Formats: sequence, structure tokens, C-alpha cells
Amino acid sequence: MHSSSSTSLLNSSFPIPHPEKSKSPSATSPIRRRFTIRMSLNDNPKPPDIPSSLLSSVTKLLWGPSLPPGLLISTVRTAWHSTWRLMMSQLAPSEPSGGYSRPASRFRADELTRQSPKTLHLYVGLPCPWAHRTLIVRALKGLEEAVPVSIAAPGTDGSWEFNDIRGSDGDILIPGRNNANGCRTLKQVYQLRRGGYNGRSTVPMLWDTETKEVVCNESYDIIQLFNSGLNGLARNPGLDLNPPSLRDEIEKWNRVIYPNVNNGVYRCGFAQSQEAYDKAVEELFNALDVLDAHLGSSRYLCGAKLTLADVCLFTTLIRFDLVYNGLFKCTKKKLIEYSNLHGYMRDLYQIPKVAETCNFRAIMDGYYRILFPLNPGSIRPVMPSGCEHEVLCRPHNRDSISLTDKSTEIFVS
Ligand SMILES: N[C@@H](CCC(=O)N[C@@H](CS)C(=O)NCC(=O)O)C(=O)O
Repeated sequence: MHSSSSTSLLNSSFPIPHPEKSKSPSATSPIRRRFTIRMSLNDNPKPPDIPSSLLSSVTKLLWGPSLPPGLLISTVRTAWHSTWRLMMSQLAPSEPSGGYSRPASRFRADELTRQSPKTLHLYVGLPCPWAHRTLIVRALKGLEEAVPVSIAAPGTDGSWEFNDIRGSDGDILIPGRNNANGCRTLKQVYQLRRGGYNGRSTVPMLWDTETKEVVCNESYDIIQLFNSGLNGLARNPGLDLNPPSLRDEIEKWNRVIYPNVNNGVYRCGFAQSQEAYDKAVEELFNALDVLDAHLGSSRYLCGAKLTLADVCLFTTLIRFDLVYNGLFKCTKKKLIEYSNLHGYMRDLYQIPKVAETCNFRAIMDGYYRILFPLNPGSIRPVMPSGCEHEVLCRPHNRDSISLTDKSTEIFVS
């Protein structure tokens, strides 16, 4: 299945541990739908306006009318660097080496088996790649009615909030109301649980509307549940994205993708030392090279069948040129330069119902305007033309790769 180079990398060079629990479509016709992207988040945070006259008065007071630029620059740099470190330590906990260390999810899958599947509600945010996994599997399995969703948007302090917008953006998901209870913020929802909650209020979060309990806030557990735990309610119960025959291989790819790509882009963006960044960026692009080579002869990661590993890879790839390349300094290459990976991403994007889960405007806003320490001016760059819907709908010509397994088409109603 894998080329020899990818196999050796899989088995040796990549760090093995990752916190996720072990855990084809035929070519699709172009998605016909309106694709107007419009402003869809809450009022976005604006950096506080400090009048320039105030700033110049202060600097004049400190340095007189002719500023010594060297002193000014070193003062500002020292002050900024300390403040940046303080903010980053809140935003992105780090190891002593300056490497980003992702906190573990608090509510894991063992809760899932005890829930009544009829009272589940999903909370997501559209910028979030982890939440995006759950939206895709929910759509592919046909669970939209069985598991209603509420889509939050980042508020001014970066925490998740709901708004009163009822509109839609064509078929594309947009943030809006809390459809499960009256809470205005996700934090308030978490706090409704018995015993309250003071931890991180992350998306995705699966909520039980009857018991008012957090069922799970680990994306991989949620997609496993959606894949096989709710088949009695799913419109596509026959679709199995985690078949027993492929589990070892799915796991093997997850061990590459999670630390080096999914979390790898965050390790680049949230690195707090040059060494930590250098390591993260090297591991990220090594992994992308391996994936690109593998996907030259394999339609999906595990051959002709779409699996959970593909869903997990896709949500990082679709954000790559939009946000990770620029904001997270994943600059060695753009995704569009990887011909197999880019074709593979288009292939997944063109699966019916996947494009509707991709709100590019919300993704760009969510990263560029909210991750303040990485982009203090909060200026959102123009969307790269290669990331537009029309480009993503171009033929991928991947239908004939891995044709040996004909039993693998996915059916989406
Ligand atoms: N391990 C979690 C990670 C989820 C996560 O980090 N979500 C981010 C958005 S991308 C979040 O909600 N952060 C809010 C916070 O940390 O307060 C998963 O895979 O579900």
C-alpha cells in the first residue's frame, strides 16, 4: 500500500505518541450551489484605538522631540517581547524548549456509551479544524436531523459566542444561534453541567440536552461515534469510515498526521523559540512530502476507500494556504505546489456536502482576527486566489487511482 519511503518514515522517524484514541467516493459532479461568501461572524474585534497624538506626547515626554531610534526600538522590542510571551503562554502552553504543547481534552469517549442518542447536540465553530471533522462526518453519515448543531463564532476575547443571525449563506454553514438552550456563550453551556466547569470551553463539544451534560469534547471520539454509534438514526448507516479491515492502516496514518500535520501546523504557529519552530516546520513538511508521494498512487490514504484518516487530513489541508501558510509561518511550500495533495484535497472537497462545511471567510476571520498575539494589527489578508471555490471544483482526475477496490464508493444522500 505504501511506497517504501513512506513506510520507513511511518515506522521510524515520526513521533508515535498522540493523544487521539485509537481511533470512495466516486468522482462527484461539481457542486452546484451559490457560493457567495459574506461576513458571517459577530462584530469582529478591533484593536483599541490609541490616539497617535497620545503616543507622540508620551514619546516626546520620554525622549524629547528628537527620538533616539535605537533606544526607542529596543525599548519597544523588549516590552513587546515580554507582553507577547505572556500572551502566548495563555494562548499556547509551551514546553521548556518553547514547543507548543496541546492540552488534553477533558471529556472523553467513555461517556459516550451511556448517552441516549436521541438527545445529542453538537457545538462547533467554523474556523476550528477539529470541529470541522465532526461536521464532515455528520454530513456524510446523514446525521443532520439526528444531531442538531449550534455554530458559535469567536468573540472579542477569542471565546466562543452565539449570535442572533438566522440567515444563511447559500448552502454554506454560518455561525448563529444556540439552538439547544439560552446560553449566549459556550462557556455558559459547559457551566450548565452538574458540578459546573472551569476548564477550556473548546469546540467541538457534544452535549446531552436532557441530562445537561458534556458528553465529549474530543473530536476523534466524536467522529468515531458518528461513524458507527448512531447508525439507527443515520441516513447513511452503510457508510463505514473506520472499517475493521483498515483500522491498523488508519491508525498508522493518524500517527503521522496528528503530530506532524494537524497539530504540526499549530506547533509551527505557536512555537515560542526558533528551535521549536525549526523542528515543527521540518516535521510538517517531511510529512507533507510523504503524504504527497503516497497519494500519487493511492486515491485516499488507505487506498480506494475514504476513511476517518482522510477527514482528519482534509480539515488541515483546506486551511493550509488560507491561514497556516501565512499566519502560522508554514512557508516552505504552499499546498497548491503539491500536485497530489492538492488534487486529493479537491477530490474530498467535491464529495457532496463537504464544501458546505467549508466557510473560508469564517476560517480567515477566526485565525487572522482572533489570534491577536500572532497578528496584532488584526488585518485579514486577501483570500489567496488558489483557495477559491471555483479552483477547488476543478477536475481532480483521481477517479481511476486505486480502482482495484470497487466496493469502496461512499454513498451520500
Ligand atoms: N483536542 C480537541 C481540540 C479542540 C480545540 O483545541 N478547539 C479549539 C478551537 S480550534 C478551541 O475551542 N479553543 C478554545 C479554548 O481553548 O478556549 C479536539 O480535537 O477536539
